[in-house]
Amino acid sequence: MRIVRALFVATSFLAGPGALAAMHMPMSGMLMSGQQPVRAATRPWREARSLWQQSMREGHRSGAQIGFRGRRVHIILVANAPRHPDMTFEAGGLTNPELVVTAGAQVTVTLLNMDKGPGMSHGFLVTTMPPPYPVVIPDTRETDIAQTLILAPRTSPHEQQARYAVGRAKFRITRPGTYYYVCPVADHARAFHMYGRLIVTPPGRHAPH
Ligand SMILES: [Cu+2]
Repeated sequence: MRIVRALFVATSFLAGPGALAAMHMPMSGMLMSGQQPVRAATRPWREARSLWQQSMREGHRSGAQIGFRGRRVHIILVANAPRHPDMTFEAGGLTNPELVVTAGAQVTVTLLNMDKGPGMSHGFLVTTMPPPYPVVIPDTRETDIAQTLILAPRTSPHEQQARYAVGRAKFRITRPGTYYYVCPVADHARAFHMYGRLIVTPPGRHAPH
């Protein structure tokens, strides 16, 4: 029996079928190699900054946790936001926060990659697989719930001149429990702990805050 009902959306922006295929290319296991980052959907600095600022304010923050209430929620995650540790996700001003949503909620995640430098691609994958993670996260129907494309780093080290890759994933998890979100780029989850927990609470019970 499927424990989740998920809608896999590669991106709601501009990427074509080639970009989707890139997610499923075999990976070599070498750090940050083997995957073809896509730059199909990029935003200029002012839009990236706006998303980043929204991400800082969103949800109901409590300790290392951010709760998102409601039947439809939008979570903005930033990979390598300014002034956060390297190789991490940020939301609500937290690093790799525990995200809390309600069972049955339609969740949209927007990932913005603000990282710079060759190979600094990042992605977002929701999975039932707990840590510790291998170098390459296996791509299986049993564990995968939703994912974004792998997003290339920003196009320039100059913050205001760069364009920033944005990806989106949508999912709906009906069974309460503990799930995980991870960066599927080779070795980011294993070596850099680029992941966090996704807590799905029973309907009718508010996310803790
Ligand atoms: Cu990453």
